[in-house]
Amino acid sequence: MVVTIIGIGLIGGSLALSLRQTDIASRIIGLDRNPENQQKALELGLVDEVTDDLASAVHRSDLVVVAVPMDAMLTVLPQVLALVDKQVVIDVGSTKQQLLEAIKDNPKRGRFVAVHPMAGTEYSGPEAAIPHLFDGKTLVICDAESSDADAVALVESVFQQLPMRLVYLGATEHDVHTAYVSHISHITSFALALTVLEKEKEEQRIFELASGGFESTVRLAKSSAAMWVPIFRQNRTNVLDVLDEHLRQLQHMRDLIAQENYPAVTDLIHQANLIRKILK
Ligand code: TYR
Repeated sequence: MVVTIIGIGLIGGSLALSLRQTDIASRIIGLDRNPENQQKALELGLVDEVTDDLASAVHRSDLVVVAVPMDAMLTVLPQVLALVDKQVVIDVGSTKQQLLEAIKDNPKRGRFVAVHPMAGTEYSGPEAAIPHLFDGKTLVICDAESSDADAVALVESVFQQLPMRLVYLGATEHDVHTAYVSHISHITSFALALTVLEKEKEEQRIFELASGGFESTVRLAKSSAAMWVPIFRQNRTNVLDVLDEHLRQLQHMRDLIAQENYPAVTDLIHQANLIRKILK
């Protein structure tokens, strides 16, 4: 099938690699508002052609993937839907409620399937695209009942072939659970990086003393503001809710250490260790 990818960054570019590698896509058309990204996507062989002509790209495609930051998504998706007749359109964004609310009365709503691949890295841009990024990962499909059955079937078939594991969620639930698991992790990592940069003024010490633990907890602090600020904006209520709990946990840990109540700290760590049962 012919696939158009709008936004050829880490996710759009990696998806292009997977769609080509599995022979799902016979031709990939790329659009990116940044001409440098367009050029790189071509050079890296992520896409067969780049264009600025959205209408022509959509009309020549079977599947259109919108992989732009969530603020741009709110304007780009309606533009794409306005051009659609039979094509299937998906987004691959991190928040869903506001987007689905914005298009709920769109006459082409049925051609759109909201999906969220739970995969990525802390890097962005076409040069960050990696093969097999999605293999074995989860794909959340949101509010599938609002999409045409044939559109959902096409999306299921494409992502099962990658192969990904499909999970179905309502948009509201999706935004609650992604805030609780994914969005909070990024905030913590940003805050950790800021903390270390504030306290440790000797950069060389950070470099020398960073071990795997520090690197793994601070990894997400390398993530892009252009991606994350719109996510925090669109999922603000859920993000504030989980952030309040996180602040409570940090304060509690601080209080116990200040009180030298080490048995209670031990208990807390044992409780935290229960995460081992879920993530091995
Ligand atoms: N970027 C995250 C990481 O490196 C993964 C991620 C996946 C982030 C989906 C957001 C998202 O919506 O682990």
